[in-house]
Amino acid sequence: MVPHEPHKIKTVRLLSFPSLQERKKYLAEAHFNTMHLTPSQVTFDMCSYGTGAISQEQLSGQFIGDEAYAGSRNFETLRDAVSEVFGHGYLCPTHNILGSVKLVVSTMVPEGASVPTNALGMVDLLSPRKVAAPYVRDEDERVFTGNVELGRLATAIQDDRVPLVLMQAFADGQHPFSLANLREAKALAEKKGIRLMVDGSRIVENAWYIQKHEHGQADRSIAEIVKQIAKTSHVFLFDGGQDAKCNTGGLLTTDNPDDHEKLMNEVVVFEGLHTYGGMAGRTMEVLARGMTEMVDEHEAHWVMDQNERFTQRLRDGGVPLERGCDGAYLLADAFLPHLDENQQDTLAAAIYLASGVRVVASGLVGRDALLPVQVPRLSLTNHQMDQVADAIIHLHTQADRINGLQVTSGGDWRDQMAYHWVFPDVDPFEFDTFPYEIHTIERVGVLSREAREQAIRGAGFNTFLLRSADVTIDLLTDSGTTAMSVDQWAAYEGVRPSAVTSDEYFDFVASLQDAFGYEYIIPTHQGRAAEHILSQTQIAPGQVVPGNMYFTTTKLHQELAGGVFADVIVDEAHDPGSDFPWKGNIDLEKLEALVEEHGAEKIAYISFEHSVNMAGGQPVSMDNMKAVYEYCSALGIPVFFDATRTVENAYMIQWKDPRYANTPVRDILREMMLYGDGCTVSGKKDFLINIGGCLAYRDNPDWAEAAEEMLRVYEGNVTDGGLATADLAAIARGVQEMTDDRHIRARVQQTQFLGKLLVDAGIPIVTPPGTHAIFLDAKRFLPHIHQDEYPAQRLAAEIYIESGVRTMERGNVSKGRDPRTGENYRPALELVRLTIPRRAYTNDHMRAVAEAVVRVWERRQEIKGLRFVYEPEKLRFFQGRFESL
Ligand code: P70
Repeated sequence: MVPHEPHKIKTVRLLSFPSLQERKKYLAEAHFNTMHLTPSQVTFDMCSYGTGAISQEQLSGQFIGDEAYAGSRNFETLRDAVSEVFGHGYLCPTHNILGSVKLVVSTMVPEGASVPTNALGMVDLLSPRKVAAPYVRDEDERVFTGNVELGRLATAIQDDRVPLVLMQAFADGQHPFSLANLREAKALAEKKGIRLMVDGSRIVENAWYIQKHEHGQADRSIAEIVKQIAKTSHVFLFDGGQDAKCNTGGLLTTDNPDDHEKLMNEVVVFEGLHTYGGMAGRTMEVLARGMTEMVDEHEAHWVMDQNERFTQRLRDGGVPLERGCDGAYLLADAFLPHLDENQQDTLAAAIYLASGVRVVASGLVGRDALLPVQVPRLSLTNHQMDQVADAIIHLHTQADRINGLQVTSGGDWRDQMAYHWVFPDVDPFEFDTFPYEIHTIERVGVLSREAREQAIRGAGFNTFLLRSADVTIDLLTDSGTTAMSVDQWAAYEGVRPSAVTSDEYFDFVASLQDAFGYEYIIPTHQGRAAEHILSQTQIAPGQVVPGNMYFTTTKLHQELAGGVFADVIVDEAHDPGSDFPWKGNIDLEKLEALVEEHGAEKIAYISFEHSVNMAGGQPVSMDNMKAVYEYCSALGIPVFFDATRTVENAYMIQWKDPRYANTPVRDILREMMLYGDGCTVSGKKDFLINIGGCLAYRDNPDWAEAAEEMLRVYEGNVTDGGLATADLAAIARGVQEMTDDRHIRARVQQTQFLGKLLVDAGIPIVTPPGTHAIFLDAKRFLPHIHQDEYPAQRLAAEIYIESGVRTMERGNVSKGRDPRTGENYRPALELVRLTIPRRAYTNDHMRAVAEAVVRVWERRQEIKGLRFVYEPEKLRFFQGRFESL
């Protein structure tokens, strides 16, 4: 099994979670036929045709095109991909597989002809075209169940009305053929002077099966086997909506110029011009890229492993099923043995009713009793699929409560069926997983261990100096690394850009006023820009700025304004082993002592960070915010939050403070913000965007005016802060998504998941795990390395070598040298930060990260320290280079 996805998530599509009441309503409106539900009414849509995730390259292909299509470059791209992947020299494009079948029949199959096949689905398609289709699948074969029975085939083709033999790869989703059988069928056909045609719409699945089970094929790549299958056929059919991850489109390929000519003369009649065949130019681009990607060894194995894993979980849960190439095919009659009819549609309706999962039985009514639960390619995580399986298993335990659908009207095809139902009383299943599906992916770097060793040496043992293309899982930062949603992208693409005021500015302001309850919202290009303005407008030289642990850029701007930072965080924050749940709190006694020492007028403001980054993403309690604010407002000292990870803090309050267990995160956030006078935000974190930030004040117009004065000089317009209009739009939408309870819970719980895996393995980390990152305690991990030999720096490098996972040192190297003594500061915390980007990685990635850290842990004794070979004077952690001792 592949340990994790060979890609990260690039963009996501948010899922719907209809309530039980809504599901009943939608089902009734659909006449209890799940084919008529729409995706917005469905949580997980277990249909694989055209529903998969695509790659970022496929997405970019959507914008490359000649809309004229005559001799279009899109067609050339597609033809090149066909020759690379299938090896055929001639291509005839079609709108999808039905278009391909239509063309074949009208050019090569005269009326009254007979086409032997191994697929019942093809029989269904050929019969209405008045073509007989003898079913010659070898029903006794146990491994390659899609093989044709050669004796029967030989007999069938004795008939002179047989123009070709049609073999479908993974016939009907269940029956793979072997290469040997395919070749024998071809030999028989050639002896008779007729063609072998292959429908390769599921060629990758069939190739994977051959690699796994056919003698002598284990060492060949998926790409080689795919080409072999296609080249063995005289005419090859392919549907774009399946393996190639396209949403429509089709092809016919051949090496025979005469056949090609026939097809090309006919395609213009039924499909479109010979250089697009009924596809948009963009479809050809997406299809071409998808074809070359589908034979990628890692991707093919990941897709098939997901199917296998899902099917196995259902089987282990006692659900009656057969294995399919794209999921589990439930045996509806065995699932609902007490019913005599309509078992498939009843089961589909019951699964939706109980969980919001949509499954459909399509095709002709009454052909079999199977209900395929298909896995959309690349779009769901294993954790999500485990829950889908559990929903079905849970329903199976109460199957006897499910009463049958009653037909109210029908027809030959399943989409024509309509029913009546008295809702059964089933216990529903609640999902607790990522509330989005993967929309696009970005392939990640996979280097060999030797190549990684070379890469980190080339980077001077500094993970900042690695190329991201050489990184497999990037946990350097959660800043600007979010996967945006398609809704954010829609907003981004839909703007009318403005050099001055825009509609999106008003959306931006309104969304943040709503989230924070603050009146004055000032856009900035990112967090440090807001810190600059706040510090310059609120600090008089010589004033003190108490805060709950420093953050690098925050403290720097306070000092540049002439302020003096004073740390007033609780002592527990400096103790990586303490389990105190509110390590971000301000110690009121420390604060009071400071105020007494300097006098309230000498305090510029309180710099109060939520989910304190440098302490390990540690939250502040609601009581602490309230107490600090009451104390300060009585003395006229303003309180300004660093609200960069404020939603994460709000979730921690919901999770850890029982009084807030039933309060929506949205409301908790609004209450938190009441205990402050304003905030700075690096939007690149909680706001779910890649660039942006803001400065906000609750109700003080003079502060806002002073800030806007500076904004014009340092950032941009008051109405954009130097951000593009499109980015304002993406932020406005991200701010709405960020307070969704399911989102923020999934986000923080993913960090907790990684933390638990490490704690359970005995790895020393900062506890309790925080919201956005896990911090390894390098002092306890590598106690034999002196702090001046930079244990955390070395540990980060070793984790990269072990696994391609990139992390960040937060210890002696980051803290720097004391300019007076020239000695390293040697801070109490010598840490490696594993920072989790939002919506970009799955729990399988997290598991792989934990396993890598454990492998380094097991060989920790051999690990040596580092020495500087190049040490910059300022912020040395960014550019510094080291060698091994
Ligand atoms: C990180 C990033 C940025 C940040 C932050 C808090 C609590 C303000 C900012 C600045 C990036 C980073 C920045 C400097 C050194 C290391 C890493 N944190 N407040 O990875 O915001 O970057 O938007 O200007 O965490 O933790 P911005």
